[in-house]
Amino acid sequence: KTVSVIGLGYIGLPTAAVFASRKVKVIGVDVNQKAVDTINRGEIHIVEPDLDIVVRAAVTERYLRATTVPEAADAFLIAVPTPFKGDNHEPDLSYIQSASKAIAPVLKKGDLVILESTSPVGATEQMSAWLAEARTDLTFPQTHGEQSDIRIAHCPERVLPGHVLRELVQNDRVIGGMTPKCSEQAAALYKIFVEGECVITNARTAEMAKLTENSFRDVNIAFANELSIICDKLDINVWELIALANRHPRVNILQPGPGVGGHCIAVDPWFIVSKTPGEARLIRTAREVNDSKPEWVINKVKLAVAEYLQENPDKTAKDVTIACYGLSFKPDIDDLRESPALQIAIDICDWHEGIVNLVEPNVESLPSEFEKRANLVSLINSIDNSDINVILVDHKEFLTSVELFKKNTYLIDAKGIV
Ligand code: SAJ
Repeated sequence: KTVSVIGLGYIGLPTAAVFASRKVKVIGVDVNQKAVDTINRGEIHIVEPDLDIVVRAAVTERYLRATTVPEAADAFLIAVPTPFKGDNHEPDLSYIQSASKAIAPVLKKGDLVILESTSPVGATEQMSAWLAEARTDLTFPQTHGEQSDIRIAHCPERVLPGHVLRELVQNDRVIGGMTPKCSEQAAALYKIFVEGECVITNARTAEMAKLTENSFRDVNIAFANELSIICDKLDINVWELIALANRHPRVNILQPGPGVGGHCIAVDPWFIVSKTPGEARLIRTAREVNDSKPEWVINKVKLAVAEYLQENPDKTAKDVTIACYGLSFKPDIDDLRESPALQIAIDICDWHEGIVNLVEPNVESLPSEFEKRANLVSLINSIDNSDINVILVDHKEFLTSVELFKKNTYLIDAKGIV
């Protein structure tokens, strides 16, 4: 049996590598020639602990090979991005459509096609229609029901970046077949490496389950973020408050922060809102609360600068040095994409006339957005030489430096580490 993984990104590549580590022949397909070449050299183009070791072994032992053109296989796993378009947050399924078109010519009777990408409800049915449309080997393509000659299922990924290799194997897996036979065949495939349970449902429920998991987290973080804004107004320490409330046996509040980042939690809830705008009121509001948090932090920084200038009348804004600690979207990773911390740092660079120091222990250079408008400096160099210190991410390096931060009069601590 051969498995083909379409899309070799944060989910597709680890999945391909794990199948290959179980001695399954894997053909990885990606439109990015550079990524394909990197993988074929036994190297990786993304950051994920231990992934390099597994990919190198898989390629050396010839179980994994990458290409830009799909080839025949027995199972196809589609793990392409599903972003949203524009300001109205409508899901963009064009990558799924292209992947369907690309594999249609190599599909044969009995093949299994699994959609792993996080998708709005109905996307698997849509994919099945696109496959039928694009297939040229059938006069009357039958893609629905048990009569279909191929099997289609939605099996959403649920792994946490930074722990992908462990969670791929250990997490339970939701298997949503278009029919019971589709589910059965998909479950048998995942059982090759999944040690968790493969729980069977239908495609629509599987789609909604994945969106529900991330919306649950988003709503709960929004609750914490709203509390932080309320507590600030009422002069209450929100971190102490949450710790106290969490002592109740049935209360478990998450942590506030500068906003919600990453490519999943800040995106997936919109897939529910766009399908049912009238009903998804809480889910929409949670998104809005979390999306507005960076602005709130920025206003705190502006207030601190004003206060500093009032207390130091001999200085002007040009003389004030602001330092931001952390740019990534969560602690101890180097991923800056969709990061509220990065958004805040860029905004500060836009309006601040003085020096901006950025401390991000997980990167070696600053992204192009900063173009010489800020300096990447070490924690030690920054803390003694900056007037306003803004903690945006709870990286381990910062947690062990709490005493240093304590000396600072003008401190904005969005993660409550001090
Ligand atoms: N965050 C807070 N407060 C918290 C927890 C998180 O502000 O108490 C923020 C983080 O700083 C970050 C954002 O939320 O900016 C998201 O981080 P995360 O660690 O909650 O989640 P992700 O985006 O890395 O991964 C999530 C996971 N989903 C759930 O935990 C329900 C993961 O299991 C999914 O596979 C992944 O989304 C995905 O791919 O959908």
